[in-house]
Amino acid sequence: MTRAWVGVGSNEGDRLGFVKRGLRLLASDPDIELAAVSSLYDTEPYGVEDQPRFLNLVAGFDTTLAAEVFLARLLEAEDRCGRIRRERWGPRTLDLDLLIFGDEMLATDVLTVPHPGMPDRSFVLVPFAEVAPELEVPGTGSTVSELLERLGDQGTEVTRIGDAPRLGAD
Ligand code: A4P
Ligand code: MG
Repeated sequence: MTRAWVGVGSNEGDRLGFVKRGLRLLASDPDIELAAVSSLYDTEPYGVEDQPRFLNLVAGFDTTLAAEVFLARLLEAEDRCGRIRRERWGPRTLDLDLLIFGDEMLATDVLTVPHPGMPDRSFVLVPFAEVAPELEVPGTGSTVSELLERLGDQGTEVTRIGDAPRLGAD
């Protein structure tokens, strides 16, 4: 069993609806179990700044799948939530980034873990530090909360706007 950490984001349409649907789709997979969900954050766009604000959270899953198969399930969930790939870093109904997959370090054509963008991204590190502050990020020698401390006020603005979403029927 591997603990996989996923960054979840949406900045198009019914943001909370897409985030919840994405989590539900993954949690309903027989090979994937939802283990932890952070609070909800409303965040300033990073990268391409001229786009709507994002809703972000970080979720932990336990899975028996291999990393690339798990990634394929993430991409499938994005597709089922109406994601159309247009510009890099541009608006999206649902973005599922694999942040950490156990202690694995991989860099292939389809998958790089740990996600290389983490140290610069407050919209990842703030929710992540809430659910797994002491987790060591493979290859960095640092924990999640140490990466967040190092980013300091260099990160884009993030505002906590609510508790972890409840996934029951609504
Ligand atoms: N891929 C490789 N490694 C990974 C990984 N660890 N997790 C490959 C997920 N995918 C990975 O991704 C393109 C390909 O990357 C995938 O097919 C997979 O094989 P994509 O999601 O289609 O492309 P993208 O998301 O448009 O580009 P990119 O560079 O992945 O962007 P990011 O890093 O996802 O950033 N600002 C705020 N506030 N909040 C956000 O959530 N998100 C982005 C997107 C930009 N700005 C943001 C946010
Ligand atoms: Mg992505």
